[in-house]
Formats: sequence, C-alpha cells, structure tokens
Amino acid sequence: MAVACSRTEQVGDFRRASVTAEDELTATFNEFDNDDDGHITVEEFRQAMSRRGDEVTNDDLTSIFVHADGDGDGKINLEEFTAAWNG
Ligand SMILES: [Ca+2]
Ligand SMILES: [Ca+2]
Repeated sequence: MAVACSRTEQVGDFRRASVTAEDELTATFNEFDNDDDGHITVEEFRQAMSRRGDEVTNDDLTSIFVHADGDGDGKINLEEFTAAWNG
C-alpha cells in the first residue's frame, strides 16, 4: 500500500492545476471524457494528459486507475474523478 501511495503522488502532477470548483472539475472531466459517454477510459486519460503536455507511462496509468477507480470497472466516472482529484 505504501508503494501504491508514493507512486500515486509521483504521478499526481495533473492535480496541480488550480481546479477546485465543482463546475471546473466537471469541465475537466468532460475534457478527459473524449467520447462523452460519462466514463474516462485508460486510453482517454492518456490522450488527455498528452494534450496537456504530460506523457504518462502505462505504469502511471495503472497506478492512477487503481487509485481512482473506486468500483473497479476499469473506467472513471465523474464521482470517482472528483474523489480522486480531491485526494
Ligand atoms: Ca469516454
Ligand atoms: Ca469506475
């Protein structure tokens, strides 16, 4: 667990953006959710981070999704995204 936590902090740079308001978070979620199906997939997340100029490795993505995917369906919905973003 300690390894997972430190790993998440390492890859947590995307949280640096000063997005705190719920509507801004929703806008960010929609930016990540490329096909607007209400879920962010690993591939959508990778592409969104790339658009922001942050390349993430598969290991990083796995760590982020393990951390953020509360119900374990392999995708991140707005509720999970909000919870993960707020740490
Ligand atoms: Ca999607
Ligand atoms: Ca999920």
